Amino acid sequence: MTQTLRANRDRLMQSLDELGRIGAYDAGNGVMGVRRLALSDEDATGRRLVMSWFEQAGLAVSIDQIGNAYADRPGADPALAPVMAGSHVDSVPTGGRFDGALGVLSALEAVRTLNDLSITTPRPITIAYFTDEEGCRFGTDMLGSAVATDRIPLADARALRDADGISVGDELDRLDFAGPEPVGQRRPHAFVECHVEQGPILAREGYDLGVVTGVQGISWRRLTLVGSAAHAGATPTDYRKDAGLAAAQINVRLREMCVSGEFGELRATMGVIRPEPGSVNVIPGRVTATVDLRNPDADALAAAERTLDNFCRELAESSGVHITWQQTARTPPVIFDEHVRVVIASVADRLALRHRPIVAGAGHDAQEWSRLCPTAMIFVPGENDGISHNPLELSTPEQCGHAADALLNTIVTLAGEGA
Ligand code: HGY
Ligand code: MN
Ligand code: MN
Repeated sequence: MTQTLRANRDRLMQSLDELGRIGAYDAGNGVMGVRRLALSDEDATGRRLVMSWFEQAGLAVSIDQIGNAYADRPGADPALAPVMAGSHVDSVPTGGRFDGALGVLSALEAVRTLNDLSITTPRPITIAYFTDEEGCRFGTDMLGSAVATDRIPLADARALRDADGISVGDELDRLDFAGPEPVGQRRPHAFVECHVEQGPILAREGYDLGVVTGVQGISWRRLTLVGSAAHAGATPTDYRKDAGLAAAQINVRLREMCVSGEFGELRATMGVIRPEPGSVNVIPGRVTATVDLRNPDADALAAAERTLDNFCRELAESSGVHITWQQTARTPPVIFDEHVRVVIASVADRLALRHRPIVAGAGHDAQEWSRLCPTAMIFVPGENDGISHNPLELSTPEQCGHAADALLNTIVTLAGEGA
């Protein structure tokens, strides 16, 4: 009979609270948000804190060339490939304490519990955090995992620049996170990521966990719209080349596409809309905007991209606003490994946790690792309708504790395979 282990929920919550204080800001109404942009000083402080915890847990820590941190725990048979678990430490500008952090710290809690019980698993275990999962500073999400799994070349990643022209390479070097370990060397036996659902389904339907079946496709673009800045009062309407209006027309068209039913379950967001010069009495001459498209269906995502391209071309013709765009991220829909999903579900059953299959609406490091090894995810319900990328993001100690138990026992099960 397989032993069912229990994580130390209080210790996990203490670590989440401590990490959550790094990059914390007062979001108002007594709510603290987290701002730990990738490769910022706050991100570096959070990384170093977590690295110190890895070392305190007796793990051998190594940093690869893109700044991913791997913490290795020996198994009984060093010749066997390790089970890997992890997530990210960086956040969006107005983030919460759980996105990414829960995945890293629940993996650490699994190791801490195995240490407490003096359990050595047959396979080694590696826990990890990956650089710049969010992508909001340098424009490409899951960057560290994409480089580690050979989807994005290291040089291309280091060359990415933020809005101030600072590159990933500059920041890795400045923060001393360009590690000695060559990227692309890690080949886990399996990869598991624990992550907040970031949506309302599990909580609304009364589930303790989600067994994630896959991740929807993601397409990010940066649009540059160039019209002509002119006087807001003296310029007759038919003389205008209004970049702000053009951006708004694209935004409206995106919503029309989402509700039309023509593109399946398309979701679209214009998260950045930056008009210049940004004055009340000047027609915007230039707008920088982003478009985030998501779709679980690859063909529907591609159709939406084509439709958007055509709309932008036609709008440029009719408005006189010059519209160009750059694809900054593109990942196909991913289906997670059936066996790992079954292991998670059977562990949840052993723990008497209510669980259901669920598709990930957000992108995750796991989708990159799924190209290299059998991979799946454990989703954690959240309060406030599971809101995320918002300081109101909140999962309770009970919800986090269930997830940590599920991750711990999933790791142990996978680490006993093939021994
Ligand atoms: O954008 C995403 O889906 C993830 O939070 N990086
Ligand atoms: Mn995340
Ligand atoms: Mn996120």
